Amino acid sequence: MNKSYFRQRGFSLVEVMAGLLIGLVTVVVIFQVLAVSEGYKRSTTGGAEAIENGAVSLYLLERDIRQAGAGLERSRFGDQINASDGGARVFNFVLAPVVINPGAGNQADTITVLYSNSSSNGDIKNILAPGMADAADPMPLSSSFGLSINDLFIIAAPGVDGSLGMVTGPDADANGILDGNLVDHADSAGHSIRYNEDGFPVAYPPGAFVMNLGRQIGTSAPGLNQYTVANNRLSVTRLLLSGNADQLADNIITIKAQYGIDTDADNVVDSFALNPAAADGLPAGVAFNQVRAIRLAVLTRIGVREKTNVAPAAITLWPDSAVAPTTTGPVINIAGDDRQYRYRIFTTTIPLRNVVW
Ligand SMILES: [Ca+2]
Ligand SMILES: [Ca+2]
Repeated sequence: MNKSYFRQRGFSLVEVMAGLLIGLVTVVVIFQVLAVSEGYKRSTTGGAEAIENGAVSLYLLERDIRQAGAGLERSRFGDQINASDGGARVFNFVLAPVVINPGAGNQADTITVLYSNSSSNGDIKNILAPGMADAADPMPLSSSFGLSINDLFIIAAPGVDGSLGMVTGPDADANGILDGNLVDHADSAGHSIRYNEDGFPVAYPPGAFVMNLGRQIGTSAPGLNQYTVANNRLSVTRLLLSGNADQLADNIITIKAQYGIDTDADNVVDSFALNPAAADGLPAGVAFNQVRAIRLAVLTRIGVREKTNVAPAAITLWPDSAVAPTTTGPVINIAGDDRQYRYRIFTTTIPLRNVVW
């Protein structure tokens, strides 16, 4: 048998070319699969992060708004309350459970929440006749029940601005409980205080309301908390704590809110609205004691930029409704590169249970 018939020979040029081509095609396919799966991975992990930011933001706002209005006198809703933090920080606020200052266009609204953290909330006192002769005088109260040294309170009356105050005495036996119905609220030799330390701007007349806000113990304080979004971050400024802005969540594009308004006093919300032309956002003819709920939307962005436009030019935060409770939802306009991101909307409606009674 001729063994040379079985001799080994190398690959031909055609065979080498074919092998190379198959290899190249395989590499291209592998890269394509990798690129697609990486894209999915970025979108899904970014999505989880956006959900976390949005859910946390909504939870924090909702938790605070649910307490709104506790301990406040409804008939004085809308009054301006003046405050001075040691003279260094002078501020004022509206006496209302929730105030929405409208942000223009895509800009976030500023939402201010007010509530008492006193265990005796709802126990509202009056100034007795003949009232206060001087702004630094003790307040003659209908009762001092529930008021303790260092409690914050709001005093308000028709025709004048209200004030934020702090209880300083008298407490002769130093047990923290007031000794009588004449309540001190100004700095004294034995007790220096933080808010309106030299007395109020005005002496209050008989009938003025005194609302016990409770007090600050460590990081717990009565609520006067302002939420807004700047530079894609949700922040809160706790005006009855440090007064500094604390960052709460990242990748938040905006927060928008509306008042749930009960126009016929049956405790059922008839419409949701926010008046962008009014500083307090109230529609013409509506008062703060007609606000029964807050509707809220948090718009978050997923932190991964896609290669093409994936977002619509306009994002509607909630659908319009022509039947009660009627609403025209705010629309956020997305332009340019911003459309190469994905967005998620988180919405909720929060009843203001502390203002129903
Ligand atoms: Ca005492
Ligand atoms: Ca109604």
